[in-house]
Amino acid sequence: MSSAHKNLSVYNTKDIPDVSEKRFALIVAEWNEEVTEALAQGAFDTLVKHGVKEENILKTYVPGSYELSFASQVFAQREDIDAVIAIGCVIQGETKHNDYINHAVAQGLTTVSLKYNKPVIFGVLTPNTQQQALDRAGGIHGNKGDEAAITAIKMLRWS
Ligand code: DLZ
Repeated sequence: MSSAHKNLSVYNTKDIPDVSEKRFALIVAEWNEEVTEALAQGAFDTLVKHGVKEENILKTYVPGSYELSFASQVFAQREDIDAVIAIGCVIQGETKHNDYINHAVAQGLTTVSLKYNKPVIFGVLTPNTQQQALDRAGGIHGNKGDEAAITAIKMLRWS
């Protein structure tokens, strides 16, 4: 099912672990700031809604989505961080830059997650247009930041 047919803010609430003592890194790309700030706010609010203490959410910025992998590694290797949420938005342009960035970030985050045995969540939108991005950043299709946060929480059952 594509996100055009799913509301990203609607999720199954079974098997949600206690995260009241867990610490999260929330890494946000500055490119397409209007979108990534909305995603980050959604992720933050969803973490808090499920019992995460605000002081246990370490929010930080990188210039663009390509830098999310490196920053995720810096946080994933820290013993005081339980999960990493990487937030970005790569909008298709006239060239193939978006393909290269998207694939690099997806691969990079997967590598970091497996290397450090921690959830590292792909909270990156890869739309064709700005409107498609806004539709998924608190718009008609919900907020991918919400989805990223609940995914991080649920994956803590495994670590
Ligand atoms: C260069 C670039 C372009 C063209 N588009 C985006 C984008 O849509 N979203 C995004 O997060 N970052 C973009 N970037 C920046 C790259 O991610 C990266 O920051 C630079 O290539 C420097 O490594």
